[in-house]
Amino acid sequence: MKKLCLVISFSFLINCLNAQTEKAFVPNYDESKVPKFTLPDPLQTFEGARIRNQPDWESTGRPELLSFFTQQVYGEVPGSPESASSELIESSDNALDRIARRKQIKLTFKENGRSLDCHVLMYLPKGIGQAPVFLGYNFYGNHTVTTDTMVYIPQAWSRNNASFGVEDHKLTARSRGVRVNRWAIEEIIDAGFGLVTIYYGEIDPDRNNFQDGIHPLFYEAGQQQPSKNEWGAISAWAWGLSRVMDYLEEDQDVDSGKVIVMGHSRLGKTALWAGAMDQRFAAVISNNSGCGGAALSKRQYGETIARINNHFPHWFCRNFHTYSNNEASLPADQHELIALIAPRPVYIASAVDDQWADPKGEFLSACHATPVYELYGKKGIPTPEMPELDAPIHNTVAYHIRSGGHDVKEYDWKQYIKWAKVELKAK
Ligand code: GTR
Repeated sequence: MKKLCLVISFSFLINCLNAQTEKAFVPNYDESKVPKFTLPDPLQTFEGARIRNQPDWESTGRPELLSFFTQQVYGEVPGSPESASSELIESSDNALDRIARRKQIKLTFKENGRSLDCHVLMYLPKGIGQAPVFLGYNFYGNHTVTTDTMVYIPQAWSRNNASFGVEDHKLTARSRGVRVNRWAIEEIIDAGFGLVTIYYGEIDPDRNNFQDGIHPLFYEAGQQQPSKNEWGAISAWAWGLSRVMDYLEEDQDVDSGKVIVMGHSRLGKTALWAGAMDQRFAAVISNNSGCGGAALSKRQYGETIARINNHFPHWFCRNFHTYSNNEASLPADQHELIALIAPRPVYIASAVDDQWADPKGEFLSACHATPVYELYGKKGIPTPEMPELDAPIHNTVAYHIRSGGHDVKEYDWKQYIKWAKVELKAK
């Protein structure tokens, strides 16, 4: 009893402290108050050795940075599970007013006697053989991306959202189609691509609780949460994307050499990390990914490491919390996460009213990843001057800043499709 009281009062104290820090947090939106910092050079190792060419990068620079982001930022992920199986549970050759094929696949992962199911929704163009695809997580279930009533509703835990009819953490038919605006499915199909999507909460529910989702499958006896250097939620979601990729490699309807991983916001952070870890992804798109995604942490503009760790303590690995209010000690920054994707095409997109995500920091990241792309003779972002609004730069490293706020718009998809067509053809 005494012990219980102590535990309760200790967690009460921690909550009060967190609430305090949260209250005290005032984001900086003033460029003149961005602290002075030196951006780490991706072509120099932590010890100061020069990276001169592709072999230096691949043998020294890349492994060092990959290890930093693994151990200090997102956390280590396990490999494939002991068993992974797939089952086609539903399909149609005439979906979406007959313009596409639809497939719904159940993936089951087993490890240590425990198992987890998740459900992949695919729309594929007709009659073009193996299709290149966009692969992206959705926030509220596969049934939210379309009004197609054949799409299954996930059973997994969801964040509540009254306007989407999500109460008691359950997804229901009331949220069918509520996110149609974020997925340009017809345009994707028209352009000869497929769309593959999955609800992120099926891999790991987005809450600070490591007792559900994929984590417990991999616990050692008695383990309650990942170790300090092990996977937070973003790493878990990235792991899930790699498992979908395992499936896509077996699916005869998909060109698995042309899978573009795409994500918005926290799922944009996830797409970047998935693309950095798993080189099977042919290209990566980060839509408004912000802090811990494309934005440079050292700028401390908008959302900061302390704020994100405080508010979402489960997203990154626990080692990352040592950088809260301590950005100066970071030996690497997020432009080097983008560099890990080289030489594969990467698209960073911002929105001008999404200052929380620091559009300039996202742009500078794309720009300062460029020297690594140049080692491969690829064109990145040529100047550190931000482009005008709605004036995209479509190189192997691509960037745009569009009008409007934090969202995925038709405009964004138009750019991604146009760019992907060119970049994947060049492959
Ligand atoms: C915000 C968070 C951002 C971004 C966003 C989202 O609350 O501060 O980093 O990830 O959520 O994912 O919608």
